[in-house]
Amino acid sequence: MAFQPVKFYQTGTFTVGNRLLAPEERSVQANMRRTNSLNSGHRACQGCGEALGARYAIDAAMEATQRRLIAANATGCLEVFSTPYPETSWQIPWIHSLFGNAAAVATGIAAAMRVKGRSEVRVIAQGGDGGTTDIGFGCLSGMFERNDDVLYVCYDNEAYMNTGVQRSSATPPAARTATTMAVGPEPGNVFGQGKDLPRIAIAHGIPYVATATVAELRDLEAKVRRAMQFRGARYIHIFVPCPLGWGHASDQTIRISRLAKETGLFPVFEAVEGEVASVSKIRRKLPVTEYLKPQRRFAHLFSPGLKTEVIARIQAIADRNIRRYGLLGAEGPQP
Ligand SMILES: Cc1ncc(C[n+]2csc(CCOP(=O)(O)OP(=O)(O)O)c2C)c(N)n1
Ligand code: SF4
Repeated sequence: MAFQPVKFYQTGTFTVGNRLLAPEERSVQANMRRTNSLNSGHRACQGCGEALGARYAIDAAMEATQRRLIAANATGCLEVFSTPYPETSWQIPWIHSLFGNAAAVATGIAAAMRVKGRSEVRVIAQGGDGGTTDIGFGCLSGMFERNDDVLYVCYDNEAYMNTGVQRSSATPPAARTATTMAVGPEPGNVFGQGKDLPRIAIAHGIPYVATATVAELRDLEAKVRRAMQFRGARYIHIFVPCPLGWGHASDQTIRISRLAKETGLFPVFEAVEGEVASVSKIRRKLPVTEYLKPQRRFAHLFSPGLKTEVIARIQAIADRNIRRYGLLGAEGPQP
């Protein structure tokens, strides 16, 4: 009988393939002694990418620090669905900050730990894209510039979800929100505005910057672990679909994350000391329509009538990312 190797694709769970990997290659979530930092019982919507990303990120950070971790959390969905006072789903020392000052609060905690001679206790700040790219941006930039010993994690769901889907400076062009144009020749968010925060973080020259999606959770864990090997300011930007705000089915969160990467709209990479150090290549380049169609926030691009010009502009953004980061083929990044 011909020999045929059996492929185990599922290497991220405890049930099948993970047990086939060497222990050091297994995912944190596959370990029965994981911390469950964000425990069950919270009130996130079904299919919430932010809840998934936070669980993986914080459990990975807990493992990397031997459970010596404190988190400061900006106001936003992550804070509100996890901690309706007096209850909480957090199983770690966790501090609620204001909407705009999570980076500053985390900096203060790190300084206090240093003064107490407890530098082994590490600090994370976390928030949504509104708390990060808009109101908290000054505190974050200061944290980067001082190179404070904090890992900042941004969960990017591309709008202010907690307060009802308002536009943020991370909302993509043409996306409809509660505060973008509902009617007219070009409804949705305008082109040419917004902030590319991973690139802004790189421009600060901090030790470590990475992007990740909830479609590749092992990659996300690996980046959190890597971030914890550095001292100084670090930044991880995680793409987290929001079924409620984006108008997609709750079982499509992972697929939409994967499409964001495979179209080139969300480049996945790492940067060290201001230089792009590695990129996750696109396996099969897909047109942006594959990503846009399942989301109601882009429905006006397809009905009534196909908005070919707008779609072409979005495709051009994806193509620029592909060129800029060398996401296809053998060539390296060209930031
Ligand atoms: C100074 C201030 N302005 C406004 C608010 C109200 N507020 C709380 S959370 C939030 C939006 C959070 O959006 P984002 O940071 O993107 O996180 P998400 O809910 O999307 O995860 C707003 C406007 C506030 N708490 N403080
Ligand atoms: S509104 Fe969006 S980000 Fe907030 S809990 Fe629901 S799915 Fe998650």
